[in-house]
Amino acid sequence: MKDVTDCYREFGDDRLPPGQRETSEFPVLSKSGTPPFDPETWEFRVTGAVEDELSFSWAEFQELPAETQRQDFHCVTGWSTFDREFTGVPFLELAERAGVADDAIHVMFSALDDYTTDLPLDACMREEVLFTWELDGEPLPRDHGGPLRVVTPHRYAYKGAKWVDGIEFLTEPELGYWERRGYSETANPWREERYS
Ligand SMILES: Nc1nc2c(c(=O)[nH]1)N[C@H]1C(S)=C(S)[C@@H](COP(=O)(O)O)O[C@H]1N2
Ligand SMILES: [Mo]
Repeated sequence: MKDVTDCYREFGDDRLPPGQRETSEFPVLSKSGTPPFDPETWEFRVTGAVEDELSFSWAEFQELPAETQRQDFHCVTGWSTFDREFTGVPFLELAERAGVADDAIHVMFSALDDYTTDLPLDACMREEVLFTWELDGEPLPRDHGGPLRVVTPHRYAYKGAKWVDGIEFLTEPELGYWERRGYSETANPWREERYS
C-alpha cells in the first residue's frame, strides 16, 4: 500500500486545506444521478494528442497493473475525508502506453453521465491520479462512480470524474462541466482555488 496522504506538503503546511472541515462520512455528490453501466458494451478510450489511441473493454481495463493507495479527498463545497484506500491504475500508466505527444498540454476526462472535467497535463502526470474501481477494499459503489472513477487528492474532487470512460489529450485548454460554470481550472485546495 502506497501512502500518498502527505502530497499536501508540496502545497501547504496543513493536511486539512483552508476552509475545509473533516468528516468521517463519504457523502455522494453528483450533478444528475448515477448513470447505467453495462459491462458488455462499456468502452474506455484514450484519444487526442497521443502516439497510439487506446481502447479497453471493462475486462481489459481491470487487467491493467493496479496499485492501492491511501489518499485524502477534498470536495470544493467544504468537506474533506481522510485515509481512503483506492485501488486502480495510475494515470501515468495509461499515458505511457498511449505515448503523450510533445504538444499535449491539457487533458479532458469524460464520463457516462456526460460530465466532463479538465486539468493541465502536469497536474495529471502524478502518481496519485488513479483510475480506481475499489474503495476501502470493496468494489467502488455505483454512487461513488463505480465501475470506474478518477481520484485527485491534490485537487478538489470535482477534478475526479466518476463513471469515467475516456481521456482526451489536448493541445489547447478546454473547459469541463463545472469549469464552464465558474469553477477553477487548477483547483488547488491549499490555495483555495475554488472559482475562476
Ligand atoms: N461523472 C461525474 N463525476 C463527478 C461528479 C459528477 O456529477 N459526475 N461530481 C464531482 C464532484 S463535484 C465531486 S465533489 C465528486 C464527488 O464524489 P463522491 O460522490 O464520490 O463523493 O465527484 C466529482 N465527479
Ligand atoms: Mo464537489
